[in-house]
Amino acid sequence: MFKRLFGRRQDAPRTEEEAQREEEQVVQSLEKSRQGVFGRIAQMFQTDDPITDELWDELEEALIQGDVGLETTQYLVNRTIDRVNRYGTKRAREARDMLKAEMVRVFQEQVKPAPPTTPKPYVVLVVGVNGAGKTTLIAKLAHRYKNRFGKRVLLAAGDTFRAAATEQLETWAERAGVPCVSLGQGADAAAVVYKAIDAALEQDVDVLIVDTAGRLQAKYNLMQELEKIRNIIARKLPGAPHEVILVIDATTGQNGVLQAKAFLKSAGVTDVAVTKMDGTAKGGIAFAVAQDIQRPIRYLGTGEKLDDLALFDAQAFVDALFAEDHR
Ligand SMILES: Nc1nc2c(ncn2[C@@H]2O[C@H](COP(=O)(O)OP(=O)(O)O)[C@@H](O)[C@H]2O)c(=O)[nH]1
Ligand SMILES: [Mg+2]
Repeated sequence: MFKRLFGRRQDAPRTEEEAQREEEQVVQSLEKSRQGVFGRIAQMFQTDDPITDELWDELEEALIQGDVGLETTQYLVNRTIDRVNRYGTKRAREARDMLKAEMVRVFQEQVKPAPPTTPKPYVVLVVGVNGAGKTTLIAKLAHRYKNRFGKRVLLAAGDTFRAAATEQLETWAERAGVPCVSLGQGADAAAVVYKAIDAALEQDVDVLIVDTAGRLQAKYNLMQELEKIRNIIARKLPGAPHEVILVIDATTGQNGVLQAKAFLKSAGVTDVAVTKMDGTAKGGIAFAVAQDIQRPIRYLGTGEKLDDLALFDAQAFVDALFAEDHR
């Protein structure tokens, strides 16, 4: 069901081969997590030992250590215990799939069906704090839309605040082989977006992806700027932006999730991308993100290259955390 719902999105379907390659990337990006607490959890549920209270205590401790977050951890542990009691399960090994099923559920609770028709241009707004991986994600998405789905892609350099941010996007655009609308550093971000929409309409663009600033300091009001950008997009293209992706850096842990929450209201976030999965041993952060942000995780960043992007699949993710032949 999970895959089918995503299947109606712009960037689907994946071929069997593509899905497999992405799953392999996810498995690789979770190597550190498996070497850490998730490998330990997998081991705890690999034995024929009887299920004891200590097992649950250990699981709780490990999940918290793995950045799952207190609330989500308790939710997961309690629901697994409920299942175990309901089925009269006695051995740790037999509880393993119950734990995994509850883990998968944490993600699936957020999935909502996408609209059946594809508007044009399809506008994707990308938001998140500085350094989260917005610009890199945009490059990966551009590459993906263009090369995998043959879409005409245009980028908009809406992070006009940070020095070199527009050049960085232009460099990535070149690498991905897509055009980019930029007015340089210091320009009005809303003006960039305005110009980009005109260009998209003129050039028959399928997908317009908009980069934004991520500076969270006072004085400069980022949230106001994001609202303004949203309004301009909506005024020029009713129904747009069609996707607002909140980018969260997996290596920033619970604090990163907390910071990301600031974007929910003003940016109208519809989806989440979790980046740098390859850079942390605490892949459990994905569970905390799903529960705290209350939006579906769409993408996982699995590295720094154009190809290092996987469509998020809850079952594949949980399987990868437990992957035995990779431990
Ligand atoms: N290892 C790894 N690094 C990433 C990933 N995504 C982004 N980065 C790195 O994170 C840093 C910040 O990325 P950038 O896209 O500039 O963040 P922005 O400020 O949100 O636009 C860069 O050095 C990227 O190469 C990822 O999935 N894995
Ligand atoms: Mg950037």
